[in-house]
Amino acid sequence: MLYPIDTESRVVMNLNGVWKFMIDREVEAVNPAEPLPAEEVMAVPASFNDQTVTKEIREHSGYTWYEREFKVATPLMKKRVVLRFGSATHEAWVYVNGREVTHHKGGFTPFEVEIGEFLEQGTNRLTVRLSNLLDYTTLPVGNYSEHSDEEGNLVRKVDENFDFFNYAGLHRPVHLYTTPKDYIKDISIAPEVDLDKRRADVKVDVKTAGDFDEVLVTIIDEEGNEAGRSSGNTVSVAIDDVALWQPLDAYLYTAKVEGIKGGETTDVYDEQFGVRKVEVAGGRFLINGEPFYFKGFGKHEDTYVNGRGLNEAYNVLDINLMKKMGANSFRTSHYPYSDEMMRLCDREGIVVIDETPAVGLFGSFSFDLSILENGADSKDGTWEVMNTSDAHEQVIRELIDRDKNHPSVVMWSISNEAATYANGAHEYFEPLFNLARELDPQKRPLTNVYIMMATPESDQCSDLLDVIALNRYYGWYLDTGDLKTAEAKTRKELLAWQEKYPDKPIMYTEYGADTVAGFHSPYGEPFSEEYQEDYYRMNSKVFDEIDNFVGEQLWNFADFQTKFGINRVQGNKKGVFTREREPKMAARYLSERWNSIPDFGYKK
Ligand code: GCB
Repeated sequence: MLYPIDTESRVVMNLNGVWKFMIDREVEAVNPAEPLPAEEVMAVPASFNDQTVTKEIREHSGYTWYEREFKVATPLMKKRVVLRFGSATHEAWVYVNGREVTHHKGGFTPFEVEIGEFLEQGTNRLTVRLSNLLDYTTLPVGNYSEHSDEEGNLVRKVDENFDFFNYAGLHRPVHLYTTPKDYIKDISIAPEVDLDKRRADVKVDVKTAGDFDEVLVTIIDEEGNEAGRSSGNTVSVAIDDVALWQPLDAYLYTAKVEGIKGGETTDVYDEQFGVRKVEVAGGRFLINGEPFYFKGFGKHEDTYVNGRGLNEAYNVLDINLMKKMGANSFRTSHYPYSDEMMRLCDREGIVVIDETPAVGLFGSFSFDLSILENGADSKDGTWEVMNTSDAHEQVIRELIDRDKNHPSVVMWSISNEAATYANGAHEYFEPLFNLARELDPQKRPLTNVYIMMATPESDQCSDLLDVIALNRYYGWYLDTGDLKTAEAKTRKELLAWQEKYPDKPIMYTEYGADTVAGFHSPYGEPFSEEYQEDYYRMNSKVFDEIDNFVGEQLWNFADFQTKFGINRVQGNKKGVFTREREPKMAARYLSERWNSIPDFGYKK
């Protein structure tokens, strides 16, 4: 899906701002044909939760309503007018002037609808009913229950089957944009590069709607010069002496796509892309033919007040902090991030592992890891109770559709910490991996991020993965405070994976220890800043011994909000930065380490 941009033929209008808002107590039916009887207001884009001082609103599980008015300039009414939501978490019903125009389920991917026939001259009313409910059919997965209160009113409850707060609302920009009636619908770009000859063949596939005599694709370099052109819906444009998109040294070309009719360009769209090659071979992750070493983080979209809502200033700051630390990459744990963040990563040369919202796919989320001591239970029943296949297929389609052209994206993560050790997992995942491989025009590598119970012995799905991506907490959830034992277990497991799959690269996608900023201990006790640093030093030592170990993405970039739980004091404290982005002590150690590790060739 194309991002809304202004071009010579398109106008983008912004519907962000302060909207009317109310929670739906489900006592009286809300009629979208009437103006919303709301007394609250809410800023968009943002989560609603932390903009209120009311516990009832902050912790509301169920339905909410948003409304605002807008006008469309008369000359634009003759165009095709499209309403686009960057995301609406987790399910949305959208009404224009009281009439339902679209419905979308899934809180982390965009959707859009043509609304011309619903528009009126003058003031229009845009109303959105949202649900933040999650259950065993949705992604992420929630434990859903309902009961009645003393007055007999229905109370809905979502117990997150994952470790982040169930923020909800209109999280990303809401846009109106126009196109001509005959328009460019989608553009798919797959550059194939011959690294020796420094030549690329850029395959561009253009989908159009309506009537064009010709589709013209012109490739323009960063200096604004034409690098090649071709005519047709499916073309291959050669670029000689090509400039590569490299980690932390991004080079972006623009594919200018024009739909021409009667000798006139009627629609035009500029899609940026990068030329780079990604492969997995011989236990290495190769970018542009060189063995790449991932240094970086698992993150969250999580800031004060905005909650999970787009916060572009924080996005810019976070990338600057990453670069300063010598990091080159992050994972969009545990859901697709905003279009705006993906575009920023393309520009800044940040390497991204792009994850679906498939988190919580195991029996019951808890911090009780005694299962590890006893061995993973292949009969834990996860795949009998989960009914998420349809949602999973949908998010893979929507994620790849949205992000397929981003050079920053080098790998798709199909899920985080699913019960891949349990019977039924392979049957569940195989069709999803096949689907992702089929849909991605750039054929990027795929992974599933592995929970501690998924070991070389217990796991049932690792044949599907191109890269073994592990979340490991030896020395934290296991052997807490005992880094010696943790070191031995870390080494043992990594060697076992390497022996089992000598050709698959291995990386850590999570490892960390909760750390209370400002808590110090002469003994390096758990929760102290000293322990966090010792923990990272121990892990680094082992990583450097393992030949096929190609990357370290720690957990987490910053402290973040979670659901309530006795293991969480104001959220998860595994950040190397606080939620305000102040560095903890370990940031200095990691910064020294990462600034001395080259992006390429660290593991020869
Ligand atoms: C994990 C999860 C992540 C949690 C983290 C933790 O394995 O993938 O969502 O936040 O552990 O801190 O427990």
